[in-house]
Amino acid sequence: AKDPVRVLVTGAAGQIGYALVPMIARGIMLGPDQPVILHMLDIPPAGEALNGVKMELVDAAFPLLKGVVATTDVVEGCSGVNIAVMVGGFPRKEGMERKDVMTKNVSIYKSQASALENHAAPNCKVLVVANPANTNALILKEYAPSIPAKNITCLTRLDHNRALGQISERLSIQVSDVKNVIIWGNHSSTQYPDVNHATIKTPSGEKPVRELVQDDKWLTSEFIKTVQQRGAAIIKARKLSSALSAASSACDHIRDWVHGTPEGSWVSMGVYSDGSYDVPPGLIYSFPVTCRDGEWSIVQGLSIDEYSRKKLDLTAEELSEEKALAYSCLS
Ligand code: NAX
Repeated sequence: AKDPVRVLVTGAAGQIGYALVPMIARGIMLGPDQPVILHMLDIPPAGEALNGVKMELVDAAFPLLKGVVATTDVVEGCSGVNIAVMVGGFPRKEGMERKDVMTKNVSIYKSQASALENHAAPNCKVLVVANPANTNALILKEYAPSIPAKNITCLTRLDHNRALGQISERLSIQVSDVKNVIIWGNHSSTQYPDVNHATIKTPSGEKPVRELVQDDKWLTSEFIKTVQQRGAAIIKARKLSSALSAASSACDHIRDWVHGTPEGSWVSMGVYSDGSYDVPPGLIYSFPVTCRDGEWSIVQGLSIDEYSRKKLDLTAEELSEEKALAYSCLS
């Protein structure tokens, strides 16, 4: 039997955490033959709720779940973890300035970075979900210099999956027949959902999405807006932000990273920019990636038309501004 993998979920008493931990315990993230030990971290005001979640995990009698650590101590939470899913953060509340929210998150990600650097297992893979996800991941990277940059990522897979979902709804086809959309840039409303390279499986082979949709106006306006603003639409409908879809996408992100992407298809991940596609190096930016042997690599050589170029630059600019704001909060 395989040794258990230790998976940390921060903010585990929150709504994404509540959807995510049972998925991990059922093998949805790491596979049906991979035992796991869950580490759940939250802050003291949520300590009692966190213990409640632990009780439910015991009650669910998951065969793959070999242990649960529920703690409000960041060092205990991070100790020995192989995978860290960072969902905990400080949400923007009504009337709060962007800078105030950033200050709170910068200080959280700075201290959690140190805890991971000093106590996580070597080669720990990190996925940041909490917003501002790209910039929180960047702070984590800066304050955990011994964790390789390639091990620190942020979640844009939910946006990627939303784009697949919109195309499948539009064409009334199976979502599993759509592939190779791209989310470029920030996990925010400036992200650029790009279908220029996306294809659909048909009985007569793979066809470009553009050819089947046959409505450029929809693709360049409504589709993009719907994906960019889907989070807000969910809040409006549910009076709560996306949780099950975020949790499921976080599992997709880690699963593909660890087990690899299928031949001929890519996914979107927020990763440390190396300057590919003229995106400024030193940002955590969402790119199309393939994964193999536990490592991602940015898909190279895709053509970028003029319209897309502007969109890629716009979301990069926003990330550079966020980075500057984050640094100004560090002092
Ligand atoms: P909740 O407010 O339900 O849960 C957050 C949890 O984090 C709470 O239990 C809180 O006590 C805990 N927490 C706060 N500070 C902490 C710290 N320093 N250490 C550990 N835990 C801490 O929010 P939820 O709906 O679960 O969303 C979590 C985060 O995901 C938010 O930042 C949200 O904006 C972000 N999202 C990111 C998405 C993405 O695609 N990247 C999509 C979904 C989601 O909006």
